[in-house]
Amino acid sequence: MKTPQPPPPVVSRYLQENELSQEDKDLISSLPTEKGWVANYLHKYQGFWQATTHMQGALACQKHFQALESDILLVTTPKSGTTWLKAILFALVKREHYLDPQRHPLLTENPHVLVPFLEIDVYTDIQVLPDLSSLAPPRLFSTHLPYSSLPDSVKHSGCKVVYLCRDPKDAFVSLWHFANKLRPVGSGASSLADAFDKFCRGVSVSGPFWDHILGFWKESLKRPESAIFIKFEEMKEEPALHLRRLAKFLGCPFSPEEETHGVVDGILRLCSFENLSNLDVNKSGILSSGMENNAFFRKGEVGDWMNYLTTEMVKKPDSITQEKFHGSGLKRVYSIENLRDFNGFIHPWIFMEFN
Ligand code: PAP
Repeated sequence: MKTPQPPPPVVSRYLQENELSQEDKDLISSLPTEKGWVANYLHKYQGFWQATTHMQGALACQKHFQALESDILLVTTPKSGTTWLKAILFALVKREHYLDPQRHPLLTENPHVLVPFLEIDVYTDIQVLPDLSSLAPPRLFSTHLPYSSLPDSVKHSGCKVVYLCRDPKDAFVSLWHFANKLRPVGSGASSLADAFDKFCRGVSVSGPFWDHILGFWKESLKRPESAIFIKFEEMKEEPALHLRRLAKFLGCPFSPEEETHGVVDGILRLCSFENLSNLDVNKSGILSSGMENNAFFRKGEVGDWMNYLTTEMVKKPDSITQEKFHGSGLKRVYSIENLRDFNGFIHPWIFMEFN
C-alpha cells in the first residue's frame, strides 16, 4: 500500500516566477536584476525594485485597472502596518453595513481578503482579467507600488489615496522576519546583515523605501483632497485622533450619535492587534497568495528594531533618512524618551527629525 503523501507545500506568490507572458518576460529580462532577500529576484522598474511575480501584476494593473472616483486605495511599503490599516479602512467605510459586531466580516476573514492588493491579488491571472464592476462602492484596494508606477487612472480619477508609512528600521525588521517565514522549512533564517545591507541600498520589495515615502508625501502636499499621509507610530500613539482624521478625509466623518455610542473605540478594538491576531481565521488559514494569515501578525509594536540592530547599524538608515528627507517638510513622527537599545544607547526619537 502506498503511504499517503503530504500535500505539496504552498509556494507563496512572492516566490513564484513561472506565470509570466512572453511580453512580460521580455521586459523583465531587459531590467536591472539583483538577487532578492524576500523574493528570489528583484527587478528595477521605473526606479523601484519589484519581485518577479509582482512585476506581472504591476504591468497588468497599469494596463487595465480603471480607478473610479469613489475608490479608496491604500498604499504602503511592505510591513508598514498594511494589515492593520486594511482592517481599519474596511471597518470604517463599510460600517453602516455591519452594525452587529458579532457578525462582522473581520471576525471571519483576513483583512487582505477584504482589501486585496492590486498587483498581488487582483491582477494575478494573465489569461483572465478580473471583473471589478460588480463591487459595491467604495471599492477598497491596496498596493505596494510607488507613486510613479500607479496606474494612470488612479492619478486622474480623483479617487482617494491613503498612504501609510513606518520607521524604516521597524519595517526592515518586520520584513526580515516575514522573509524568513517564506524560506523552505529547515533552511534557517537569512542573514540579517546581508538583508540590511540590501535594504539600505534600496534593494527591497518596492524599495528604495525612502523614495517610496517621499513620492507619496509630495503628492499628499500637492493634492491634500486626494491623498492623506499617515504614520504607523502616530496611529499607535493616538489611534482615535487619526481614525477621525481618516473618516473626515474619506467623506464619512463620525456623527455625534456615533461618537456617543462609542463607534470610534469599537472600530479600534475590532482592528487592534490583540483582537485580530487572536481570531481563528488569523491564527490558521492561508491566503490565495500562499501566505499563512498568521505571518501578518507578529508584535505590532514601535521600536522592535532595538532588539535586532546594533547602534552601529542604525547609523546607516538614520543618515539616509536625514539626507533624503532633508527639506521635505516631513516632521518627526514619534518621540520616546529614555528608550535604550541593547547597547545602552539612548534614542531620543524613533523616526528622526527632518528640517
Ligand atoms: P504587508 O505590507 O506585507 O501587508 P503589514 O501588515 O504591513 O504587511 O506587516 C505586518 C506588520 O504589521 C507586522 O509588524 P511587526 O512584524 O513589526 O510585528 C504586524 O505585527 C503588524 N500588524 C498587523 N496587524 C496589526 C494591528 N492590528 N495593529 C498593529 N500592528 C499590526
